[in-house]
Amino acid sequence: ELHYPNQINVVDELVDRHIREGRGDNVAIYFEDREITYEELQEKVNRMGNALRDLGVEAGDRVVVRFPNRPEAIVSCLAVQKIGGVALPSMKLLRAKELEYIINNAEASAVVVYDDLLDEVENALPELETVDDVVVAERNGVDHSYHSYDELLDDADDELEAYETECDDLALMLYTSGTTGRPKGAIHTHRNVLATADSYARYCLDPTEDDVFGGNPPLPFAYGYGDLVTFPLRFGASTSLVEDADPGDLLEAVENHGTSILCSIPTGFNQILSQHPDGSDEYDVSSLRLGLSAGEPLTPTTFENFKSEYGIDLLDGIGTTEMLHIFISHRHDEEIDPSATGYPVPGYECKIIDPDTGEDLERGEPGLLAVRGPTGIAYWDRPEKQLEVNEDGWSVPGDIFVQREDGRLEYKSRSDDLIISSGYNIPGPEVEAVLEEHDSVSEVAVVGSPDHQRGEIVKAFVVLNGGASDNDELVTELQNHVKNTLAPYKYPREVEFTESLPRTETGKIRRTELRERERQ
Ligand code: 3SK
Repeated sequence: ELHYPNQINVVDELVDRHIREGRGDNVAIYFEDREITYEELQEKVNRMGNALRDLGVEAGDRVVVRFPNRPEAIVSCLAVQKIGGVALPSMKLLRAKELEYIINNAEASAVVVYDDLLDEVENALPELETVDDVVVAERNGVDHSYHSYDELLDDADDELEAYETECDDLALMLYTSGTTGRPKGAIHTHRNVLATADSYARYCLDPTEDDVFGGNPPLPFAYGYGDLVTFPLRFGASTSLVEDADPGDLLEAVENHGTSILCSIPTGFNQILSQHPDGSDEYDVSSLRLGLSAGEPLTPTTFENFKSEYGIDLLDGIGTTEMLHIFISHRHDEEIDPSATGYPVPGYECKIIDPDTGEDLERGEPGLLAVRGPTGIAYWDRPEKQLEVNEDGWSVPGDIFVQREDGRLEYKSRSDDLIISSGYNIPGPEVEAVLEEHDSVSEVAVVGSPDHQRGEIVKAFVVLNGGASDNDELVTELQNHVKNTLAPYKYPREVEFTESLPRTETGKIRRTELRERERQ
């Protein structure tokens, strides 16, 4: 069991403690050709924290942080948490409508944004009900009339005591796509953030201060936040950030920054393999000791191919935004069976239940995975949802697993309408609702279709209105309609026109039948 003092601030643990204990000169962040030590990170965090406080941000306030994987994203999140606020990192691909929903739902008081990502914030701004301040990091010369990140930092005091938060105060909020379409704000306390490092990272990865965590999961993805912020900083180690997820940039960063733990999703590892089949000859990757994979199931083929070219094991894992990080994984020091995800992470319990009755199933029988552990599940302003999933502390993420006789858990499929493509969670009904707005569409069903590169792709089955004719131009038009309305990764890569959709006797679309059809 993990015990933390009642009064604790995650930033004191992740940054200030290292300076008190003599690790101030360790590199905390590598980015391009820059190295930011723990002491320098502390100074930036203090300045940003003071600046936000001067703007009026108070303990408990939510602050949106909208950046690619750059040092300013880490500085901003830690600054918010250090003054007792709640950091709300936002995916950079989100469109104005999506941002508007999230920011209003969270009642955020400020937005800190990279200038390249300002336009969607500006488009949303007239509808934002609670935002008092926008702070812009100018890196691309985009014109604006908001607060300047650099000027705020320059003008602010560099001394800041961490706000005396309690371990159950909120530190981090991450929005996640549910199956119903509206994203839900998963909320996490100072204790939760530390617990991901003190359970999964400590036991499965055994990090030391010599480790360099690198990779390309976005920081607003709980997986990326853990891998590239919480874990390296918890252990006095380093993080290597790469702004674009390009495989070549990633391998270059491994060589230049000495990455030892490479984090990505299966699509990312497959891209490295296909674009750099001889990557270990092209780049010096001798610093690597381990790879971490999550977001979608890792296939044994990707595991074997990566091992044979790069000489390291990829540790597959499954987590959720609600649990904040991985709760099933293999460990760095054990024989890995790539056909299974692994064992419950120390501190977490897993069981397999009957989807209809909720009763526990025997080993060997496929059923719904239920999990509980030191990170719990809670949503901002959704007490009813909390009760539903939280009975006895068990959370049911919606995946079908089998627990084998040896205790290993093997992933089978999703049980619901959530599509997981290249690590992105895409609610089928959200895409359906957008396609239905199009004049040519009468009915639509959206499901995941298996895909070697992406795990699954979004596929739309469309019944057209009388008069509309199916052709390639219409496919492109429908795809663009989704891309222009939602984050572009949600668009249907395949569109199939059909006369009718399969329905139950009560008229519900039988998406399961469509999913099964795609799997044959
Ligand atoms: O997708 C996953 O497996 C995952 C892993 C860690 C944190 C969050 C998520 C969704």
